[in-house]
Amino acid sequence: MKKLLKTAGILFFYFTMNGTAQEVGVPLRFDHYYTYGQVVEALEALHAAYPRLTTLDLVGYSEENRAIYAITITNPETGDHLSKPGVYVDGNIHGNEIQAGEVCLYLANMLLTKYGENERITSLVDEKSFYILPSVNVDGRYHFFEDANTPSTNRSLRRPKDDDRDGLFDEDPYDDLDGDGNICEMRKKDPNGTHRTDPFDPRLMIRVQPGEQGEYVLLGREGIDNDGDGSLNEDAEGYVDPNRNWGYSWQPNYVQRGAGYYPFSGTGIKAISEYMLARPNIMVVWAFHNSGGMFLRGPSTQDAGEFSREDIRVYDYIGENSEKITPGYRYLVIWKDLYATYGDSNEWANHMLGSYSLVGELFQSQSETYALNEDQVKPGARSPQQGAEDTNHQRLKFNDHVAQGELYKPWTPFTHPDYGEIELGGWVKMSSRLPHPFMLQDLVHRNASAVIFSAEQTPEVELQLFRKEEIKKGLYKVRIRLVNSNAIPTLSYMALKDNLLRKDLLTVTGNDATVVTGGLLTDPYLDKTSYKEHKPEIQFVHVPGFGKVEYEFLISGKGKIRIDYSSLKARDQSLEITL
Ligand SMILES: [Ca+2]
Ligand SMILES: [Ca+2]
Ligand SMILES: [Ca+2]
Ligand SMILES: [Ca+2]
Ligand SMILES: [Zn+2]
Repeated sequence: MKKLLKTAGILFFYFTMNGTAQEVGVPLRFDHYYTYGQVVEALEALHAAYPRLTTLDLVGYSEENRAIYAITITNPETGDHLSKPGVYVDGNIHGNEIQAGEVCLYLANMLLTKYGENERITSLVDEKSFYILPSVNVDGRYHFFEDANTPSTNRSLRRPKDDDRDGLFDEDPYDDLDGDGNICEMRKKDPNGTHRTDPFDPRLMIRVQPGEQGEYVLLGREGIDNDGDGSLNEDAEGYVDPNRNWGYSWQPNYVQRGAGYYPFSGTGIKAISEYMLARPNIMVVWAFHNSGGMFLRGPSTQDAGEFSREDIRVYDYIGENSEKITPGYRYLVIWKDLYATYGDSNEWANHMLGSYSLVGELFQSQSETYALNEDQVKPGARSPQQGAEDTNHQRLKFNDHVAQGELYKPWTPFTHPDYGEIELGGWVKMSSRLPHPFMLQDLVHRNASAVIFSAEQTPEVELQLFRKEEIKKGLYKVRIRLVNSNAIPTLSYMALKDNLLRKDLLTVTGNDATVVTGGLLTDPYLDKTSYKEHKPEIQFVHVPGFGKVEYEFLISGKGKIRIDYSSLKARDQSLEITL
């Protein structure tokens, strides 16, 4: 390259133009995908543009020693980040699921560029802490862009594994036979083959019916037998699945494929878990993946049992609203509606951090439509091809006429060292699980809006004095109400049940006063209180979502009294009263 630049001025100009077009600046653009290097540049650019509202956190390093960064967004003038409800958002734990990173970058960009302009965004940045980690699997992201791939390869941690137990590690990956940067499909003409071409679109292959003449045999994904063992592509990179390597409900590889040899054997994954544990204020966790258009909640396995009714109510509120924010997406339960996963990040976060966690499966390939709306179809106007106008045909036409052929590689002859004359073709790397960049803006905005919705539901507690009465000389009855007007309680019911974290504290102090007794007011009308026998000046508190709790204190003395509310997940509050 260097040599070219010296000798060919015109080339230099071209690359400069190209480089300028790709340059990362704030506000960030979402008409293209960010390589690993550009993700880092984007975070650095956001931090440089908004140094007061952000910190750039080096979370750790990957297997191949790439830096994993997160950005913290909050207004430090309204309190330290740890003092506010935390919303943690990550993406791209599977290396190929790159648009998850763009959702994270978009969220960060939106929070920062709209701060001071949009009232709701401004109050979120003032009152909450956002921890945004766009690319968990940084090696995977790097290699997804850099190497030839299918839309579904390069998910693993870069930790070599001997998949076929021949003593060699990752010795037979896919091979980009025609050097176009994609791992496509291979097919070979064979009258005894299992498939024939689709009459409506010969690019598509359909399985022959019994008694029908075949036309082609499908030979799998592009590759050769690199190690000459008689199999093709039997040991590609990895596979350690970074989302099966977390230290909660972990199971070995023979139970859970991709688990790795032990929990947190992934260096980056371990660093991220430590980063999260150091932020006990995190109350909402989002992990973005592709694809399918789903918002998933736990439990991840059936044997874990169902969540409590109260926690489900919180998830339902966020999940059902998220469905409406992103039309077509469905809110589902992982083990029941998808499949069981052991050692995933969201259940780890729920059980170790006491968070409410959601997995966002981004993108629906069926949104790549080439069709009339129902109300545009004139009676009798459906073509005889109607039956063939299913998703696959539509997606090919979408490729042809909306994406100008960028998503699908036409079948092309190729001479294969093992198979002889074959054809290569099919969906390319940047297809199928990723929206074409022209649709990216809509995807990142809607999903970032779902995160915003959940952030607005993190607990905010208001302390109210609702009764103060001198019941005897120098003896006061004081009633305090704690109101949470958001959906999320101050601790999850799972965390309460497991005794995972300390409860919120409500403390009463005064120089010239003593708390004689105090406790939870169970019935304000019938004057019923459940008094705490020891240290009544400190109450252990839990404030439900969309709810309130009330406490009564009998205080003897005089002067100023301070009521303090302290919570791991909600902002602290205090109140002063005078007896
Ligand atoms: Ca092997
Ligand atoms: Ca290729
Ligand atoms: Ca082989
Ligand atoms: Ca191979
Ligand atoms: Zn995934």
